[in-house]
Amino acid sequence: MSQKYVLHYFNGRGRGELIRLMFVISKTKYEDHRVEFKDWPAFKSKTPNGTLPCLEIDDKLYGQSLALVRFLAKEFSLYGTDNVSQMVVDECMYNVTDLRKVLIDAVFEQDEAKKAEQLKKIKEDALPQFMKRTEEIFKSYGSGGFLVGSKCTAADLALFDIVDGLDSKMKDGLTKKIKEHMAMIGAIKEIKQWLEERPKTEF
Ligand SMILES: N[C@@H](CCC(=O)N[C@@H](CS)C(=O)NCC(=O)O)C(=O)O
Repeated sequence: MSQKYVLHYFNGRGRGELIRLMFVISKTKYEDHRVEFKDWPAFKSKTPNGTLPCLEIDDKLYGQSLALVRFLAKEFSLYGTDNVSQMVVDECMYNVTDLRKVLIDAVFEQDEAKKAEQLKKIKEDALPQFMKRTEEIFKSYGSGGFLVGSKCTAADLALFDIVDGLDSKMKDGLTKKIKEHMAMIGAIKEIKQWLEERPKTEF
């Protein structure tokens, strides 16, 4: 019997979109429950960790985005095929998580001078470091344009998702390889269709 999945996340991409992309590419049916901010205080107490995303599988709730991504990667064959490849897929996801953290910190910074300084640091330090390691991973572990192995994994979707959310100034500085990867993942039939039809949201 197939499992019933419900993804609970806010009406945005944030930490939820990678999970949506995994459902989309694997053509797995799921309910995309978008929690409105007004409903969040009541919903929060029902979640395992007081945070979103959380995934409901057959009426049971599970939390922590990376645990959910790893679980679905195994379920949908979007993980590496051996232990080392899986470690590298995990590394890519943690690298994306670290980059997401500094981007979120900058976005939520209220002090404009501090915000500008944080964005400058991301452009000059965090993003180049992220791209350098991503390029190394492409070279050492990927083939056919994919990051790890010769088919799409959660690492490719995580890279696609974080780069997709960058503003145009940050995107200008991306390496050729990463730009090509964006185009390749964005052209996958299911992903392309999802990008066209997904709700247009602020974050
Ligand atoms: N480590 C957690 C962090 C989750 C998290 O901070 N989620 C944010 C949204 S992206 C949230 O739920 N914020 C509302 C709150 O903390 O009340 C994960 O990766 O799932």
